Amino acid sequence: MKDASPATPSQTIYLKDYTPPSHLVDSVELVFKLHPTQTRVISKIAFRPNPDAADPTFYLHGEQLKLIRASIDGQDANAKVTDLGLTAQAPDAPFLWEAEVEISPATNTALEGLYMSNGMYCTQCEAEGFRKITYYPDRPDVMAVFTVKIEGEEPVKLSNGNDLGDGTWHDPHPKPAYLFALVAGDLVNLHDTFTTRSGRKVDLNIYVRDGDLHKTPFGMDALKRSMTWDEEVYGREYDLDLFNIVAVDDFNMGAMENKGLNIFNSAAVLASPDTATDGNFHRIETIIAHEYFHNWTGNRITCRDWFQLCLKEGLTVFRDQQFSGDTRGHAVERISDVLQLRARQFREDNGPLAHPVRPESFVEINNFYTATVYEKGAEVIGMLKTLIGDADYYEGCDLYFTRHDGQACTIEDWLKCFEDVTGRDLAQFKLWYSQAGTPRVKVDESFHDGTYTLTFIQSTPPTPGQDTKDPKVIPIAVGLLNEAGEEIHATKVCEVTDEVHKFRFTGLEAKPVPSINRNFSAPIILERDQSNAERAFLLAHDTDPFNKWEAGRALARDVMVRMVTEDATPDQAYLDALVAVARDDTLEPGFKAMCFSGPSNDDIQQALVDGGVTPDPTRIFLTGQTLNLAISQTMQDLLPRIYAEMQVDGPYSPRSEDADRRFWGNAALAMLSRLDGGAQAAAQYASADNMTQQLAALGCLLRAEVGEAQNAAFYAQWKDDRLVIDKWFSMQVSHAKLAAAPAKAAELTAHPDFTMANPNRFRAVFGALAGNSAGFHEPGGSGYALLADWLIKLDAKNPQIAARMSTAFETWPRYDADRQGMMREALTRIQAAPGLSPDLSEMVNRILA
Ligand code: 0A1
Ligand code: ZN
Repeated sequence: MKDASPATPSQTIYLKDYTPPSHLVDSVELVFKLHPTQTRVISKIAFRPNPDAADPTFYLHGEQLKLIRASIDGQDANAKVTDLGLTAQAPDAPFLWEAEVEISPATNTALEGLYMSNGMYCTQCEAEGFRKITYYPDRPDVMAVFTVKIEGEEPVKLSNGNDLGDGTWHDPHPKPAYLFALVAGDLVNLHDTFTTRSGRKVDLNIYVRDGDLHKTPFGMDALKRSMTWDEEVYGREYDLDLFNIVAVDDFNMGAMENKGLNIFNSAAVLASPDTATDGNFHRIETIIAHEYFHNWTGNRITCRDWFQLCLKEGLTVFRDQQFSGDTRGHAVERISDVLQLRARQFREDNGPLAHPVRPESFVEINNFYTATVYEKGAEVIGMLKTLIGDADYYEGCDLYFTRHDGQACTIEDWLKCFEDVTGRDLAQFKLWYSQAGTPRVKVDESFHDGTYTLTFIQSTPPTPGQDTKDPKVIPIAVGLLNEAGEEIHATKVCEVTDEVHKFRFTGLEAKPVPSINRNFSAPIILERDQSNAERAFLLAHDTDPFNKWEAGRALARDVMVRMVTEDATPDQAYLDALVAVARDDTLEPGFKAMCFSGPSNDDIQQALVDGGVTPDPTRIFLTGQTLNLAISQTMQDLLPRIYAEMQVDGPYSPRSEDADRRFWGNAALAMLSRLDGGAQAAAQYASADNMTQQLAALGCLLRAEVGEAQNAAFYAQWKDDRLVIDKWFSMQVSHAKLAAAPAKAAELTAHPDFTMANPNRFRAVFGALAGNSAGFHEPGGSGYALLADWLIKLDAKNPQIAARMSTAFETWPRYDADRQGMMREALTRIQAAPGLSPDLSEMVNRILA
């Protein structure tokens, strides 16, 4: 990274230009004199020249800071200041930098650096927010020990590490500035303790605003379970005597893993049965685990530069998925993870924003906290584990933790540990980090004289800046069944390394039915001529739960595609297969519900695009309604019994046995509501004693367009609970049909509770609009125009969220000329908006390129 001299705004930064920092930091002392608009930050930083520096010029990052004074070893530093940082003449020996700057947290609407949320001071420094707090070498390969003193009226004042009393904190673990955190406010806390397996007693706290304490016990329990899991599975213990979590209402992302002081979006930590759904509880558990796991994968071992982001994120997502699988059941967890991967990452990887898991250039690093870096990054770890086996995987991880503890590392460092443990060359595997695009694997099969041959032919389509791709190592897990549905060949991992790669299975009596890419062992698109009869067979017999579900999904997708493209009627064989699933007592309720949640509008669009057909979101929506009605009618006789059997007695618990019953019961309710005009849903709404049941019922009523009274009652009941009102906003838009969705979103922007200052609220409206395919893409273009208007407005306040939400437009090349034209026009209008941020402008330029 060219980091030695001030960058100009919007400059592209390249991985190949990385150079080591000019100076290293031994210690940092910070004093914060808190004030809403005139906070003073006084810094004392012990620097020493880096012997490995390429350029010795002393340069510190700093943005939106008012410099009051700066000195080097007590002498005026004579700093040359630009909008992005400063340079000064520094001695060629260790020296003390002292500075004082003034910042204004109350007017910081970008929520990066030090800002205020509901009267409380808090920070967000990843990726490059620390430079908005004081002048500093704000790059992850500069690690230092921090001591922090917070001065202010606030009763609770927190920072990283250990509490020395009187607002003073010391973090003994050297860390990069992006892991710095400070919180100050009028907060209350839930306290608990955890004893690590080597006997360290750790104090645990979740700090919240007064009134939210009852929403903290679940998060605390999830934290303790995460701590135990990381000890048991990865042998990783916590390393301080204190672990604090703080809930913040205005927060750009889900949460942040600051050392010893995790800061959470309140939506990602606060939950009570009456205000949070089963889905919320699950998400909270995952995020708590994710942030906690970062303590080793991210904090103790961090990234050398931001191109290596997947080093911490892909690995930590993989770890949180493992944890969730152990907690919730591996089949349902894997299916949800793949659903998410396909919905977000495949969409990204097959459009103009496609980029490698380790990108090679960026303008604004915040734009690279993507599904590719996170979710595909996790898939890459999963493939590594599949290829080398569990024992070598954990041995390689142990080596990584011991060899690199306290360092800022690269993907090369990570892979080398596994090469050393296995003696295997991972050069070809590394292509997963550098080549963008979702690989296509075509499958041919033949059977002669008892030998069944599978031929895999791999290719990866061109992506921006990468026209051609080399063959990758793809672990494809395969099992074989006979025609009676018995497993005749246990799962074998076929390591596909060549463009065309054959695998033989010998000694078979008859041509088997293959189950390919079991457990979704590789993040690829399989291209195989498969009959619906075979899919129905696998749905009935496959022993691999993922592929069993996948077969049903492929069947559903095919049925929808035929209905959309050929005006076909709902396929009876598919409807019968669903009835068989519903009747099968050996299947778990959660799995059944997964089989009934049909492909999304976006899924069908992707399938059509793959088949060379231009998707029409309106038609897909209307077809989905027809199919859903047919499914409900076919299931009619079974529904009352399923619904009754899935009711959970006793007090609400988010545990997965109960949540899965509600999931399947509410799937039955949704079907019933298509037939009974919402009668059962109205009854459920009236009697619901938890948010899962209340919200599911409201959704059914809104879909049936009979829920006006309940909708108003819901708002009245929850108007003082921000997180529930976010759900209410979102429901209004996601259940509005076609052009009514943008109209509803526009109407909601005038609602007194709508505000751009809160990312959750903005997302509740506009995230729901982008997620309502038929609404966002209504043929008049009102969805596009509305989102463009609001992204321009939001950009002036919070560029990071505006940039993230612009991905709603990334699919523009898929559509017909009219839609393409309108989407491009919306994007061009954003591009031309005066004063556009580098964040949003980079995104729009890439989407349009
Ligand atoms: N590292 C956090 C996510 C995060 C990333 C960037 C942020 O601001 C730009 C904030 C949070 C995680 O993976 O949980
Ligand atoms: Zn993370």
